[in-house]
Amino acid sequence: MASAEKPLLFGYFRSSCTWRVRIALALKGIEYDQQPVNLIKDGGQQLTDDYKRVNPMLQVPALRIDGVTLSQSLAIIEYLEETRPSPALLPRDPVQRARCRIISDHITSGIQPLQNLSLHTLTRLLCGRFRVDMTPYPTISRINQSLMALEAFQVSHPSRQPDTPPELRA
Ligand SMILES: N[C@@H](CCC(=O)N[C@@H](CS)C(=O)NCC(=O)O)C(=O)O
Repeated sequence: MASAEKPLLFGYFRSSCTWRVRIALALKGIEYDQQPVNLIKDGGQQLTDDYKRVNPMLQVPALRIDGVTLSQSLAIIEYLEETRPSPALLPRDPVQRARCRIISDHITSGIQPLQNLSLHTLTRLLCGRFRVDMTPYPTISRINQSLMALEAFQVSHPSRQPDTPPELRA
């Protein structure tokens, strides 16, 4: 199923939706190229006619792979899982799979829209990021710490992407 051509990821270094696709690609050991789409510069490069031809929803990420261009981070990750099943991202047990999907849907359908609201109304105005005190959320902090110990998460991190500005590089 996998084609010889390297996949091309359209994304933005600090877009969390793009980051999760980068993580899936890294976990599966899939080599890919990146086409940065700066969501802030020039009023948002995702709004250009050129990008509209890539993803008519005018959002990142989009992944060109196997001769098709896919959007929606979870749909992309599921496509990778179905076409490149090893190593598996989803657990084998149906209940565990359901739990994984519950958390994923919660993030993409519940949290993401709020994040986008802050992108539109605040980030574009202030060009900054907000530091959230995570001490009241020890479970999330622990999960984050465990995941960040994995190489796939480190190489996919926003501070290490081709379009990461020098001042934000780690
Ligand atoms: N449900 C979509 C959400 C995509 C999304 O919200 N992308 C954001 C970046 S994380 C974006 O492109 N925002 C720019 C805009 O909406 O103008 C997914 O999971 O891929």
